[in-house]
Amino acid sequence: MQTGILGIGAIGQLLAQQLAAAGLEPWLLPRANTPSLAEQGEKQVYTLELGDQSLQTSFLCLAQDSSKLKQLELLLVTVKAYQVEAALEPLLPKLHPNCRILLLHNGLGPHQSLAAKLNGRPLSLGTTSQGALKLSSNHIRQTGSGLTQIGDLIGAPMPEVMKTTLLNAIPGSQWSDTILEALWQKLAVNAVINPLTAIHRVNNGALAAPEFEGTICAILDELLQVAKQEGIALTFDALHARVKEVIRLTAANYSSMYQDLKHGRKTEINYINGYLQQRAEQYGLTLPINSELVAQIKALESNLL
Ligand code: KPL
Repeated sequence: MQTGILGIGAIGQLLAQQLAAAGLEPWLLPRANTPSLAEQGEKQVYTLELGDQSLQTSFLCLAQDSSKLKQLELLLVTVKAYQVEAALEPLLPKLHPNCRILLLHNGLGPHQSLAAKLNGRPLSLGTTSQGALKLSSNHIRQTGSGLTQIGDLIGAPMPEVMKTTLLNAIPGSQWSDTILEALWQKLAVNAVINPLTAIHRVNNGALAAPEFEGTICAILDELLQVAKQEGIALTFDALHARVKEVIRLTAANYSSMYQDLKHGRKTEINYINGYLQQRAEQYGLTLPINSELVAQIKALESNLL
């Protein structure tokens, strides 16, 4: 199974290492404007720190115009939500008409804008709670294990052999026949934890304090109003329990949005609370709490960028 990984950030490198450990030889595709462009077309050594082990693997890095792109059967897209369209669109005409695209990012949105541009290529979606930290361009540390869920969204179902290969290679992964529901559950977790930790400059665990309870419930109530319109079956109790569990399990972590702002990077707010706001508008709903969070994060972003 010839696999490509678009975006070689921490999660892209982690998945590449996991696929390689399972005997696959994934090719890496840096985004077009990344500094490693000069190294494309060559094999590069990547290092994974896992506990006290250090694992080195070489991967072929493909140039954006490589004729090998046509050989890909599966392309894992691990760039940030706001980079998906710009990173993927120039590649689409160079991919085989049957090449399956698998999007793995926080938030929702790109699956809808891409749907019309795939020209019949099958689309699968995934979400991962595995944690990895980029130490330098070719060097990561795995910081946490966690559930990865994958499922089909558009077009032909994923062939059994591809499914088994992926699920065997990625530790803690499972197939989901209702992947959109799984992604909405993850959206709820991110809609609560990411903006609140970024605004209050606290770690995830701080959100267990009683003072946050009212806001957490209000965010989830608004999300449920939109999910209902979208035909996504979720319940308040299940979402609330899931959010509380993630707050407990990742108590010492600083959310990706906290870290994005801390390092002066753009956040994924438009694809998390902003996605909810945008879908709500379609249904004539207003989401005061989520809209306020979007405004506050954008204000913080514009002070830093
Ligand atoms: O996905 C995350 C993120 O930070 O983006 C959570 C689950 C909130 C863990 O920090």
